[in-house]
Amino acid sequence: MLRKGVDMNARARCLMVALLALCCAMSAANAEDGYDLWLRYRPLAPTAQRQLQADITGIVATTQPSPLMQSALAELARGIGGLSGKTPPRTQALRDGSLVIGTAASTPAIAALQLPLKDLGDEGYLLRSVRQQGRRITVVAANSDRGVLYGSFALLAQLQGGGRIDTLDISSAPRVQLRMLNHWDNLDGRVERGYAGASLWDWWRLPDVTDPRYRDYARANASLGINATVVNNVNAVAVILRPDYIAKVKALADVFRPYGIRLFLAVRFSSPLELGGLKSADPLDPAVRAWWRAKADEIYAAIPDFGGFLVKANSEGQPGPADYGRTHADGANTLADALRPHGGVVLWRAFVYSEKDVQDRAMQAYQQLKGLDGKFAENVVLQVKNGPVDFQPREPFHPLFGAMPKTALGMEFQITKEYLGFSTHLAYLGTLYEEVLRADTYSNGAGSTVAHVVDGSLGRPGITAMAGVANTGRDRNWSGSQFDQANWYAFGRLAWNPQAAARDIAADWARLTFGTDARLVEDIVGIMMRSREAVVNYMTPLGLAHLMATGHHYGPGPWVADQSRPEWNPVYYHRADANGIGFDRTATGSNALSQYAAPVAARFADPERTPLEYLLWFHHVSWDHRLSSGRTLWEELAYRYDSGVKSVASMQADWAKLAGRVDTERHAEIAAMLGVQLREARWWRDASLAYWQSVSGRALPPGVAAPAQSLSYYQGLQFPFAPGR
Ligand code: BDP
Repeated sequence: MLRKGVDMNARARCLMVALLALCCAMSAANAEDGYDLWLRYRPLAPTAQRQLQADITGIVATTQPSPLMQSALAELARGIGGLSGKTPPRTQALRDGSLVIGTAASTPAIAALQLPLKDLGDEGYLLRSVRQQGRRITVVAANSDRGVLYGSFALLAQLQGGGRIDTLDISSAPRVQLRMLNHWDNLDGRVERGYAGASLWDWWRLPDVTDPRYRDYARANASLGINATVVNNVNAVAVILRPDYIAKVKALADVFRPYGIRLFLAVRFSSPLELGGLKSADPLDPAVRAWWRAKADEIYAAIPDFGGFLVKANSEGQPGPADYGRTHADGANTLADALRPHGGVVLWRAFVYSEKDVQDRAMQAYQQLKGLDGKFAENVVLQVKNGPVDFQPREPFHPLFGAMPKTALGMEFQITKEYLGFSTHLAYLGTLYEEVLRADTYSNGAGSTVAHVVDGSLGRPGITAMAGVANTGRDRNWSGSQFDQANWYAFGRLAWNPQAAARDIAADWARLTFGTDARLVEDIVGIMMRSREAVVNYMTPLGLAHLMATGHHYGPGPWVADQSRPEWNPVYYHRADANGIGFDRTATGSNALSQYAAPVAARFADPERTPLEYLLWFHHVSWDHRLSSGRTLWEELAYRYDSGVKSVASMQADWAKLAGRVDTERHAEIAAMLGVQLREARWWRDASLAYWQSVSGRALPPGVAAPAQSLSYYQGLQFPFAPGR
């Protein structure tokens, strides 16, 4: 009896331990910490699993897959295995439910189908369900293995999103050639304007140790069609071009290559001086030109598919051709000559402004670069920030997009939220990107949108490019917050197709990230779509800009007036006084409007026709001026700050309602961050209103609550350890 009792206890204990282990394993498998991004591949519901197992019974592909094809096959195995619970075997013979992937050249079954692949170019793909000799098969076809890789990711997105594949017929090709991330990562592991932890790249341990995460980074990019990455900061150091660092860079390039990603470097213009021991970095000096050629040869010997250089020159203290009396074109073309024999490209940044120039900062890039139209080599892209100042929550489009018809113009967006509350504030940037891309430059008549400029469809020569300043870091969730992943995702989708709609992209992201329940997706999209406008309203409403505190750019600092350079002071941008507020950029002011095409300039020249969103960007308006909203400017300003805070409160309430419909881990993390955002939105509102009141001398309109603290309280706040500096 006793023995039996002991046995029973032991058995019960074993069972308990086994159950506990099973629970742990299950919760680990279901743990949602965000690491998997939009590539989660969680098991489908049992009926959907059975359906998928029947839909895809095996994978047919070439027997000698290239590295790109191997990546595609590995992803399909992982994705379909995860979703259906069964990894489909590789087979040779076609059967019912075969998934056939490849190009016409590599895969006879695809050649036999004579699919319409002609217009897909080098990177596009076609997904189709077909019947062949009575069998039901699914095809991922392309003209290149890279296209097959992109198509495989697209198929997996369909499956993950709950889409059936029996009537599949989707084709897609990118409209922009270079779809790239720009990492502002320093070699010491810190990320300039990075809010997701340390740099992904462990330069110290490279090239010997390559973190498996590098591969997951490449997978995530490939899933969006991102095909290029600049791994170091635009504020570059010459050391990156030293042989030991080239070896480290090569190790990264080797990981990225099987995912179709070409690696680029940001280079310091004075590297020939600092690294080569030359007396000058004058781009027209033959010794300097020879140095860059030899350096390019050295890099290409290690990395045959190296992409090229990104350069920030003569801006914010960086060296450049102007140091030698040369133009930006002289500088860019010298580097372009060195890269040309290898097929490399120079991305020359248009973010240039000078401490010596007294002109409106918003005008300086156009002023310096417009005259160089047609002077850049054909392997140079001028990389232009979306707005004329600097990644503000809202700016009008950069006037250069409507100028320089003989120059390749690439777009530079910021994915990391330097000016929109870092990673703790929820701000979906798809709407910001969309707003800029859809703006009409009128450069070739009505309909010449920024998107058409960027995708080359207006007939401009040269390479097309879109870059996003990355928001990735070593945080487990990559971007510092769950919702910031959506900004990486949206950037990638818009780089592939600049005409895509921010709302559709948000819905796709939400479906892949949180699940396929249509109501859940709709609720999440609802929060995302109003989030950026909320930030605009509680930080910089009505076309105001650059009101962030000095240095870290986090909290409000509209009162800052003590910086050495005028354009580093918020007061420079808002120009508020007892009479009114705003920067007059019409003919009576800086006349920045003259840099836009006539129809754009005419619209913005008239304060009555200027949308309220841009009013104070272009006009200095009296506090008592009555607006189209029926309110005076002063009332409208107060109203907008209030509405920004209210939007965040409603975002928070809507998120709270999703408890139980989103996994607890991510729900709690996001709820906590929305709490931070609400507190800080109030802070922005209160500090700003306290300051505007001190300038305008006006009482707050009825119904608008007084700031919680005095102006001097807000002015005294210090943040010496804010991240990203
Ligand atoms: C500004 C950032 C600064 C960057 C600069 C740039 O504050 O850290 O170096 O842009 O784009 O917005 O070069």
